[in-house]
Formats: sequence, C-alpha cells, structure tokens
Amino acid sequence: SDDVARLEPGHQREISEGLHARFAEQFGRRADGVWFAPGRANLNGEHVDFHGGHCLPMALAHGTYVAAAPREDGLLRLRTLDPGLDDGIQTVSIAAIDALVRADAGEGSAGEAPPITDVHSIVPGVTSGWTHYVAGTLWALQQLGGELPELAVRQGFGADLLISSTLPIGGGLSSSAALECSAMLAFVALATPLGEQNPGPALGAALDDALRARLAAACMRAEVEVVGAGTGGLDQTVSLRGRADHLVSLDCRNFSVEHRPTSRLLGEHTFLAIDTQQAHWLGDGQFDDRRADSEAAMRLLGADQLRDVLPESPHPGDVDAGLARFDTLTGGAEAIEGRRTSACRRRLRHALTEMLRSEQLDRILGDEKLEPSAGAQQVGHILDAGHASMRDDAQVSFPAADAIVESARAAGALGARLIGGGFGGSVLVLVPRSREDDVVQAVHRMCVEQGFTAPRFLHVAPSAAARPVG
Ligand code: GAF
Repeated sequence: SDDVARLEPGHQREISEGLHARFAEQFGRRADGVWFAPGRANLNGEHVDFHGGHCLPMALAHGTYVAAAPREDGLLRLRTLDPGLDDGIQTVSIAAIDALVRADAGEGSAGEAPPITDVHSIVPGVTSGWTHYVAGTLWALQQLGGELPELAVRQGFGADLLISSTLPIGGGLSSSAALECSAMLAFVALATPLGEQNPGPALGAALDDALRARLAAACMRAEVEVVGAGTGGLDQTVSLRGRADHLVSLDCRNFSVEHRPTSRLLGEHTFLAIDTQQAHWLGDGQFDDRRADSEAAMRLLGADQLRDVLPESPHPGDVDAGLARFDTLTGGAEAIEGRRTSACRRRLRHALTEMLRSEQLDRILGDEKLEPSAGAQQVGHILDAGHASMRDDAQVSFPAADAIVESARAAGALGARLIGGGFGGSVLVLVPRSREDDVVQAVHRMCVEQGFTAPRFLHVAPSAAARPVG
C-alpha cells in the first residue's frame, strides 16, 4: 500500500550539493568539502565484538554526510539537519573536552570537572547529546596524532560542521558510528598534515587499510571515553573498512579484516533492513548490563576474552563443553560477582553460539562449490538461529522485533534476525528478490494490525566504506 515507508539512500551528488548550499546559508561561508560514512547491517556476530568474536557486517548505502570548513579558534560549531535532533548551532570547546577526559582519568585536579563517563553530568556549554560523538571524535584524533605525526591536529584547530543522515537515528544501523566516522574524515582532511597533502578526493586514496583501522579505533575511543557507551568496535570498523558487494569478515581478536564477495549469495536474493522505529541508545545502561553479565562469565572461566573459550575452528560440542565448565565452576551458586548465575549463563551461551554461527557462515560464504540457493537457505537458517539467541539468551529483543521476524518469514523470507545492540533498532531479512515486496507489505500490515509503530524499510546493498564525496 502507499503508506509503506521506505528509506532511500538518495543520490550522493545531490545530497552533497544540497549540503553545500545549506552550509553557506547556515554559516555564511563556503564548506571545504563533504565527507560520507555508511551505517551497517550485521549478518552475524552481535554482542561478541568486545569478546574477541568474529562478525560478518556489511556497510550500507545509507549513511551520514558532514559538510565542514575549518576555524582557527579551537571551537566546534555543529548543526544537524535531522529534525528530531536539530536544536540550532551548538558550540563546543575542544580544550574543555580534553580537560574533562583528563579529570575523569584522574589526571586533573579533583573537583575540576564531573566524570565524563556519566553522560548526564557533562557540563552544559561543553557538549551535550549527539554533539559528544563529534567532539569526542576530534578529541580522539588529537590523541592519535600524538603517535602518528601525519595525523597531528594543528594548534587552535576548530571547525564548522553541518550534518545530515539518510540513516534512521538510533535505529540499530550504526548511526552513531556513521556520525563519528564521517566527522573523523572531515577532521583528518581539514586539520592534519595528511589532509593538507591529500586535499579533496585524494584523501580517500591516502587512507590505506592500516590507517583506516587506526581511525576506527580512535572513533571507538570517542564513543567509549567521551560519550560513555560501551561500544566494541564492530560499527566503526565496517563504516571505515567495508567494501561494495562484500561482507566484512572481521576477527575482533585483532580487528583483522577480510572481504567476502556477496555476488553469488545475492544473485537471486537480497537483504532488507526493517527499522522497527523503537529507538535504542547504547548509553542507557541496558547494553552495558548485558555486557557485564557476559564479562562475569568470562572471568569465572578464567578467559581474557570469551573467544578464548572456543578453539580455532569451533564445533557445537565446544560450546557445550564451555557451558559445562561454567556449570562446574559455579557449583550451583545463584550469583556470581553479585549477578544472577542464570543470566550470566544465558549471555555466555549467546556469545559462544553466536561465535560458532559466524564461523559457520564464513565457511558457507567462502564455499565456491555450494550452489547459491542452497547457500542462501543455510544463511537463512543461521539468521533465524541468531534471532532466537538474541531473544532467549542475550535477551535484548522486544515484541515488535519478534513479530516482524515471524511475519517476514511467513511472507517468504529465508531468515530474519534482530541486529545491533538490541532493545530497539532493526531487523535484517534475507529474501528472494521476487518476494521482497510481499515481505514489505506483510510486515507493514502486521504492524498496523497489531498496534506496533509502522516500520521503515531499507533495501540493503553491501556498499563502500567512508570517503570524501564532494
Ligand atoms: C552496538 C555496539 F556499538 C557494537 O560495538 C556491538 O557491540 C553491537 O552493539 C552489538 O553487536 O552497535
């Protein structure tokens, strides 16, 4: 029907030109360029990046655009065009952010500033809400420049930024990382020797994979240390290191990346993301709570990271063995580290089975002898198993996501699961191209009938990494 909401990625050139025009209106000067960073959908590997697990994400065509021009007074002036967030131009002082992070790390004098890890205690006028992500990114780049002269931020650098996104904000498709990574490229281009030597589109070519990996780590620091959200690096990695028509096969033990072509799998099939319109926010404590359960299990097992509980090429029996060891070590106690044992065991089971599923998927995607439709069937089953694990073991799903998964399958999808951190966000569906519209219509109708907010649909085509676009 006509009221189905589809989110289109738009035309990069038109978006970039429009942003240049709005920038001139807003700031009364010309932008030096526009930088883009994609959101992501993750086929498998949720809540395992911070445990050294294996993830299989892809970069989306949807993402965040930043138009920017430098200033020389150490101030960031930021405006977002997102109607839900726009509150006019926000001004942030980078020197103040630095002082706050130092005080939090115990390097400043006591009482100098409230701890920045508590989002609500950040002092007004320094930064608030979404502006943390941008300010934190520049702060993290400054830290990185301490090690890498080509990324040293020049003294007194500041910037005007105008931001616009084709992603749903808080929709579980990595709008936060897309904001960090697009701002990061703008800052690298405008503030560092690397940008000076490689102006405009040349910057894209100057960013080799090793450098992109370091920038991803810096974006992650921004989110962990400045925003105070326990992100594990998956989102920033795929945004900066994804590739068109490929999945990223990401080993979070060392953040090494390989690319797996999707052309065979996606010949007759396609991915669809369904934004439930139940916004999630990583900083609200629920994500960290799940993470703390699994970390308690990790310490009980004496592992540095949960990935170490499994051998190099794990099999289902290895998951059972890990759980059996957990049971022996808890010895029937109701709590470990003051957390419910049963909850910690579920988080452990999610992490271990999720890691196993990534290995299985990686094998399927790499198997050139497998007939494509048989491969798609197998991928579909693994998506379904991933959803069950998100719902029953990680316990991060919610009624609208469960109902959408069911409805998509009933309408012809090969598999579907909740992706991202959970407690809101999006469902990823694998569907024969010929059935995509049936799935969209059926899910929309079901949501209206059951009283869920009408979802929004995004066609997912694995796309290129963050880059300068205009
Ligand atoms: C969020 C986090 F930011 C990621 O690091 C990852 O943990 C994900 O949730 C769950 O897999 O997006």
